Amino acid sequence: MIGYDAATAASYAPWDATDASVGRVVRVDRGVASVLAEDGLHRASWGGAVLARAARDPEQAPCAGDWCVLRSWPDHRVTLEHLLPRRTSVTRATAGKQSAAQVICANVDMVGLVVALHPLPAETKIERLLALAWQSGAEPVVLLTKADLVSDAAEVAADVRRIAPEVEVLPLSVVTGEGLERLRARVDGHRTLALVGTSGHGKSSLTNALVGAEVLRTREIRDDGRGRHTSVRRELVPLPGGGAVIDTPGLRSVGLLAADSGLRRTFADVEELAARCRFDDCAHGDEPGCAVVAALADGTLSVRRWESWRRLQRESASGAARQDARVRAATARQQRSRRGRSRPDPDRRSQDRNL
Ligand SMILES: Nc1nc2c(ncn2[C@@H]2O[C@H](COP(=O)(O)OP(=O)(O)OP(=O)(O)O)[C@@H](O)[C@H]2O)c(=O)[nH]1
Ligand SMILES: [Zn+2]
Repeated sequence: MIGYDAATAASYAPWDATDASVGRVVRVDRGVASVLAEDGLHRASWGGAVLARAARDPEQAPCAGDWCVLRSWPDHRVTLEHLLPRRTSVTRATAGKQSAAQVICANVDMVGLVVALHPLPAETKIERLLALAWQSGAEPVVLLTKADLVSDAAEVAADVRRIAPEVEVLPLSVVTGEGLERLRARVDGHRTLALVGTSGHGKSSLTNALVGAEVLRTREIRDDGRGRHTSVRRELVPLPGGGAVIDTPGLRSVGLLAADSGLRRTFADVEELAARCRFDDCAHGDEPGCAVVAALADGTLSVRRWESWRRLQRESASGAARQDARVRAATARQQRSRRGRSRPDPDRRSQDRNL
């Protein structure tokens, strides 16, 4: 099984039983997961404990890439009984009133940030995706797609490398095949690569090209050139040369949520500057000895990058606060329902009296 390592085997060991097996989630549709196990693909509904955990905390719902414990029942049903601990997880903030975390995929080794070269990508958007990727615990790689549509792919890639010096930046095209061999080599026959990005940038096309077959439906771009939000799939696809790719659904927006460590990696240069300010609690305004203000003044730090860092910091902090509030509310709900259950049932008591 792709990516099954010693640590996963060790966390499965206590669950091993004659009616149990370990598998990897390749896809989830409303309470049913497709799970690849040693003996093939299973459709597994979620067991009671998994359902209860997911209701309490949406981050605990199974997602593509998860390792899980399957149970086979005498009537041939298969249930997903338990999720094994995640090694890495790509998590974003979901929009809307019920703001919460959504785990996009788990246990991936690399997060491919899929950003089209045409129209020209915004650096701020790449920084946002980088923070999400670093936060996941996996290694980011920037995949600049649709290289066949532009003549300056190498220059744009060089610009992106300047804001992401630690990360491989790869121009790609499914039309000319540019970059595909290099990306296959990075998967190296055993790693799992997740493709993450906003809708229409070419994730499904890239997955198809890597797999070499039409496994996922690629949707046509609308006449006005804007992306449509059509995809609901989320699939882990084994690659012919080994390893796997997870094509995540095209997101309209990628909200950051408690992405402290991801932001530190993405903006290492800014963090380093801020650490050199004279005062530990420098707000980088008009304090004397502010290294950030000095760097902005002499141009070593661009105003664009500084503002991008500040915006993402704020977003990450408010996402964390919302998440805390949600977890507190869920815990309180659960405690109330437990107390409710343990209290004697008034109807029962009146029945008892009547006996
Ligand atoms: N010229 C060119 N077009 C591409 C390339 N890759 C993708 N496209 C086109 O870009 C459009 C969007 O590609 P998709 O693969 O559906 O994009 P996606 O990121 O999977 O989008 P969602 O399904 O919404 O997540 C399609 O019309 C593709 O044909 C490429 O390398 N070159
Ligand atoms: Zn300062």
